[in-house]
Amino acid sequence: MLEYENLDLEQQMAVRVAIKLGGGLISDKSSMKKFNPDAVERVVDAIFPISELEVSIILVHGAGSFGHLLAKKWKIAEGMKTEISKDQREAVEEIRSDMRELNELIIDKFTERGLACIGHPPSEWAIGTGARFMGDISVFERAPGEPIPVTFGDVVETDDERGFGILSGDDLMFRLSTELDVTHSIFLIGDADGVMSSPPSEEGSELITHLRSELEMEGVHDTDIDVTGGIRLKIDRALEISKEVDEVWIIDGRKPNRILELLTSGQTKGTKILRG
Ligand code: IP8
Repeated sequence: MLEYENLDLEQQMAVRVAIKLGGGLISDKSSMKKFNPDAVERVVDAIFPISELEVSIILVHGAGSFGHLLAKKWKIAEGMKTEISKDQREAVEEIRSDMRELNELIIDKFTERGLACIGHPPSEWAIGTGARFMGDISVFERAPGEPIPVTFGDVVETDDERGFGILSGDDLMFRLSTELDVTHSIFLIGDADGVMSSPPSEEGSELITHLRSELEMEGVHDTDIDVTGGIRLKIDRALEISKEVDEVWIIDGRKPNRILELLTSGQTKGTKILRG
């Protein structure tokens, strides 16, 4: 049994954790706008005791079937296409509205448990896609006990000929983790204990407990290709984050108590991403 007191005070003061709830965890990715309330409730239950520690929390979530299905249909990641620009623009607005709906569903789960959160839709404050998108992230720098800031993968405007594009939650994790003195950057996925040697359903698929470089990504499980790149984008960004942050992990969001285990003991089951 873990004791939160295991974190000594000095350690507690300094802890800032960025957690991404993967789209495949919080929704059924194959079924349009199918929210997974049970998975989110389990995450909320696991985050509640963490929020009572002197820990600053930043939350990011993916899009799942609230974003990827329409984005794929309308080729949103490729930017504006003149032949279908009007319909695409409508799709952009629809995806943004669906993403806000998902964000509200998630925030409601936290509120029900007494945890205040504030949503920050990227379409309101971010420009450009990829790890070096532009936008002021200082609102995410909150003290322990303040409302938890929440953001998510979204369709954002770009300052180039594309007009718009998709900013992934993994890119948000990169900037938030590397620019805000984050101590732990944690990606919760919905289908495995961490990065697996082959698709989790395959016999002989094994958990990769430590991942150090892209070379080791050869053959990793890749069942989750979506418009922003699935597990590979996550690993790619996690590797970049590990250059600045010591504790970067990809873990099973279906067993979110592992977050607390990691914070209190320094270890848990999952894939630790190491500086290459
Ligand atoms: O699921 C994608 O964000 P991600 C955002 O974090 C959209 O990669 C709108 C598809």
